[in-house]
Amino acid sequence: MNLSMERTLTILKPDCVRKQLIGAVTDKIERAGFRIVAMKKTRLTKQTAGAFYAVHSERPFYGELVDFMSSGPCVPMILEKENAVADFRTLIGATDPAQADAGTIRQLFADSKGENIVHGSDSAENAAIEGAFFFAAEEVVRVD
Ligand code: 3AN
Repeated sequence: MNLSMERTLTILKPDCVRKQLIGAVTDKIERAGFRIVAMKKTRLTKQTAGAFYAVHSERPFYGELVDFMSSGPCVPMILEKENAVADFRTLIGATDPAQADAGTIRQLFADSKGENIVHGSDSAENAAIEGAFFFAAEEVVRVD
């Protein structure tokens, strides 16, 4: 892997799947220059959603977040690009879609702070931890 390449973990959340926006959101991601190196459709349980978001366990919205993230299938992906973590957060926009810049994925498709279509890692370190949460090493495959 090129030294300046970076990886981030995204989840197309249950609202994205329910609204049949997997294709539209994935198209935005690929057109922005991200390569999909791992991808699957899965469903979190309350227990696995709770573990994934354990850092937020003291936040008032934790229960709501766990209920929502386990409410239906989701599509986690590992994405690769130079500056992937920061560039992906720019592409998705602010947590609250009402505050998200025009043209961002959340501004275009999301309904609320809770149901905001996509997750994006907040650091390269967390991207590695979150990637390992969803994918075995042999499921992570680069395209050259
Ligand atoms: P981001 O996903 O933009 O990094 P965080 O890390 O502040 O945002 O929050 C983690 C997740 O918790 C968000 N993706 C969102 O789904 C949920 N969340 C954040 N704030 C709220 C809130 N006020 N009410 C409900 N859910 C929230």
